Amino acid sequence: MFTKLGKKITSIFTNKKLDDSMLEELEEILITADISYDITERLINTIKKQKFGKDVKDTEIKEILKEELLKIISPYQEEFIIDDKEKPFSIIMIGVNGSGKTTTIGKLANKYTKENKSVSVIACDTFRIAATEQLADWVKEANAKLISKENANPSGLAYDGYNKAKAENDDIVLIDTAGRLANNESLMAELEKIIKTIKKINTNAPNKTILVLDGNGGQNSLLQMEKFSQNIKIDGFIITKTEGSSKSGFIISLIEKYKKPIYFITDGEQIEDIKNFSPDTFLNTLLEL
Ligand SMILES: Nc1nc2c(ncn2[C@@H]2O[C@H](COP(=O)(O)OP(=O)(O)OP(=O)(O)O)[C@@H](O)[C@H]2O)c(=O)[nH]1
Ligand SMILES: [Mg+2]
Repeated sequence: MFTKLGKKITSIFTNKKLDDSMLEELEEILITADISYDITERLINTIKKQKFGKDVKDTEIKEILKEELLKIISPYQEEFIIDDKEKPFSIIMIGVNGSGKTTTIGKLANKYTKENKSVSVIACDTFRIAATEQLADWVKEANAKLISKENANPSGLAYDGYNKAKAENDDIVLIDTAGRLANNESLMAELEKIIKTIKKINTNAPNKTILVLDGNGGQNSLLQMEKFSQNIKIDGFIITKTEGSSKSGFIISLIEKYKKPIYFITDGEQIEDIKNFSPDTFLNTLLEL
């Protein structure tokens, strides 16, 4: 899972006195992992202040990095809680094409049916028949209920689907949407309409609007958030495909800049491959501590 910087860092700090060239090497490693330039500079300065000219072990450096990075990301982390006063608790997944929305909906549906919750999934990606079929397979595996309609318009289907889930007293309703680029105005308008339409039934809906980001996206993921959040209020993120990701440093600047939590990460193509995001575990993995 995620980039591993630990071995690279260890190779620089072999019980020598900390000098400028070691700091330069460290800086390069951090930037290569897509930790932003700003944050990298701050980290280097902190380490320089505390340790310049002193004997340093790799573990001491890693501990300082961890402490500083935890200070950045922990304040915004929050657990993903299903409020049972909201019935159904509604979750909409948005993001660019292929980021992992449909797959992640399957995983979440499965997680919650395993917790004995009743879950409906609305197939609002009505552009491609294949999209509904893909979702239907996941929903079946998850033992959830699919709400779909051929050639439906997405907001109409969302409205009917939400009402259906409500009538069936479901605990959770998940809404899948088609992938889109945030600069596509008509597709963005459609997304806004889906949200506005279900708000007519319940002003709190959707209870969570989640931007799904590919873990390999690097700094480009920050641009996606920048654009999507201009039109839509985003509550938090799910980061997918983290098992092979080599640019996961972007997560740190993403959280710092937008002050939103990462609700889950996914790390594989099986239905169980979804986990809560833990800053501590993330940083231990990143730094190989
Ligand atoms: N390795 C890996 N692959 C994943 C993960 N999540 C999703 N994928 C794969 O990524 C590809 C795209 O996933 P989808 O769920 O279809 O993405 P989407 O956002 O719904 O795509 P569109 O509907 O086209 O916008 C599929 O091949 C998935 O199997 C993950 O955590 N790890
Ligand atoms: Mg999809």
